Amino acid sequence: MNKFIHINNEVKRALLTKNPIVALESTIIAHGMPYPQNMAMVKQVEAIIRECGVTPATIAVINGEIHVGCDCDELEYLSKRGREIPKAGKRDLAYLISQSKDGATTVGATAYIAAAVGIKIFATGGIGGVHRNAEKTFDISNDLEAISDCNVAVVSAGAKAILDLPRTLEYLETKGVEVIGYRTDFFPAFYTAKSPIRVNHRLNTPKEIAHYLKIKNELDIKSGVIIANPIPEELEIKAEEIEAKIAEAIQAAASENITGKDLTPYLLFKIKELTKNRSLDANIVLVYNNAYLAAVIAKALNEYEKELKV
Ligand code: PSU
Ligand code: MN
Repeated sequence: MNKFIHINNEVKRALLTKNPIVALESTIIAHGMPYPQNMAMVKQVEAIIRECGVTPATIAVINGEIHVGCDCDELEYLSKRGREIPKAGKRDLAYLISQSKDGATTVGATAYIAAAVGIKIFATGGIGGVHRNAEKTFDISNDLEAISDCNVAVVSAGAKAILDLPRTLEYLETKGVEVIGYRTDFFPAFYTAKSPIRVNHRLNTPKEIAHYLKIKNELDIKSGVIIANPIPEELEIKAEEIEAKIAEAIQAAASENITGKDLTPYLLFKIKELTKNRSLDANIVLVYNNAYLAAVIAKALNEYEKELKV
């Protein structure tokens, strides 16, 4: 696989010197938000991670090559081209590489690539999951399968609220994916800090999470973990308020026959319109919050790994 991967100098150095790294996905850049907010978001996310002394590694396919770590021009390219860049799940990687094309990697594809190069922590907004009405549409994000197959910890604000959260958690349980609430007993619902559904376990400090990850590694448990980090309450959109907009967006998608990989980006954009950009503001804030937590966990895990070596 390595021959298809281009690791930029900053990430290469961090890997060689065994310094902490946080992986970032690129679907959120190209399909999750409009330009120029997407560019401002990714620059700020990378800055937050660097301020913690951790290296950010934004992952994307550019011109048939998997990039681990993107420079400013590459980030600008992904942000500006936006939806012209195909959304790339794990199954799309070989095709895109064979055709020398670009791809904006989803959570699932990014987790796969991060694990392959040995990056253990990954920050995103919200993972994909079981869509509402999945009993009719069968629409279940490959993110869930991919996370269960990869040895990475995904820091996210739960699953996107457009999804069926109880079924998403059932699916994760079936696949053996641990779901840890960071300072919460309840699975966060993306724009909203708290849903009525309980997480599997709760941990209260980044150090405890790093300790847990170290033991998971020692037990040789290779499935991924979700670290569910609620949006700060003062910045959340209340469930009563967002729920009506989500229902309206899902209705609109059904009447326009939007399905498959187009559905999630469509719903996010529709909800942004319906909330007059409030959902976008919340989405950006929760990504910053996740980037920070991911960086602090990566650092704490790195300390444990260093201790093991002395
Ligand atoms: N989180 C966000 N915005 C996004 C996504 C996540 O805040 O746009 C993207 C992720 O890349 C995730 C994808 O993998 O949506 C899920 O798409 P689907 O439901 O088609 O699997
Ligand atoms: Mn889907």
